Amino acid sequence: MEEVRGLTKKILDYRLENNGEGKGYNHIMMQIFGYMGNGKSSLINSLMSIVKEERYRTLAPVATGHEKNGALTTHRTSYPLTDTITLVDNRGFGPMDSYEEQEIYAQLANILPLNEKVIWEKSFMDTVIKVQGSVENRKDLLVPLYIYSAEQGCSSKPNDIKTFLQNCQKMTGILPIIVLTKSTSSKLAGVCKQFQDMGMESIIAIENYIPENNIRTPGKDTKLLSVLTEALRLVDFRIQTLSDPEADHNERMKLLLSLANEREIEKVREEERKKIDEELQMKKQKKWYFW
Ligand SMILES: Nc1nc2c(ncn2[C@@H]2O[C@H](COP(=O)(O)OP(=O)(O)O)[C@@H](O)[C@H]2O)c(=O)[nH]1
Ligand SMILES: [Mg+2]
Repeated sequence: MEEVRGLTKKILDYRLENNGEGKGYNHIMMQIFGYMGNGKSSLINSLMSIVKEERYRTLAPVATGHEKNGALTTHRTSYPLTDTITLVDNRGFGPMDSYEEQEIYAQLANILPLNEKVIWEKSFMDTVIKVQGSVENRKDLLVPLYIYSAEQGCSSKPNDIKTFLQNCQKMTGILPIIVLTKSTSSKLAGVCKQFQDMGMESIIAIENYIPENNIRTPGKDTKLLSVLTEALRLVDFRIQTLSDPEADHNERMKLLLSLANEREIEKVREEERKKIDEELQMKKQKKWYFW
């Protein structure tokens, strides 16, 4: 119990100002990401209950397995954990297409309004408008937490995940923390290795508290809290090594726009390819007609 108390106190007492004046940052946004149904909302409920010393509640709605396409979190909802730390339950993604990917980067870069429904954006201009409205969020320090269920086993597209995680790092300046949920699965060791091979440094296996099983144990509490202490360790390092937060924000926005631009170019190419295919089809059909 002492260990859990000690970790909780450290998290509750953490202040950015104690760290070189916080370099102008005044808040930490823990950005929680990952595929649908992998345990993002459950992680939030678990951490809120431990740190706030409250009875377990499903503050963030948890999937029961009966909902259409498994998705419950369509809003991007924030949960204030302490005076300094907020947990953000981002919209979970399905098999990622380029639109979804772009929207995830926009969520990650913290340019979308909190507590509103997330609608996947459609164009480059959408991103430009959002970037313009993002000045207020400059004072938030972003920590990416990537949630992946060990039960899923290794991904069939590890390179896509790797590129995504690397972009997360570019967008926030912090290498994502990999949180492996459902860690009693026999696939855990393989999954862990896959993320190590991608170059990830912080990989933490946890077991969430869930509606059917939320009796607290010191083992589960300690692992869950270690996700936050690891995040704070990365925050400290980031603040110590960052020279100019404003320039950093501007760089991030540039990156976001260039990714949106790449996507737009790919869209135009795709449309051109489709048109050429259709014309070829038409020509073939005409040939048959005259035959
Ligand atoms: N056994 C076990 N089940 C979990 C764990 N985390 C989440 N779940 C279950 O997995 C399902 C999806 O969880 P949820 O938090 O809604 O996932 P989200 O879509 O990523 O927010 C729910 O049925 C949870 O009860 C875990 O660590 N262990
Ligand atoms: Mg959820």
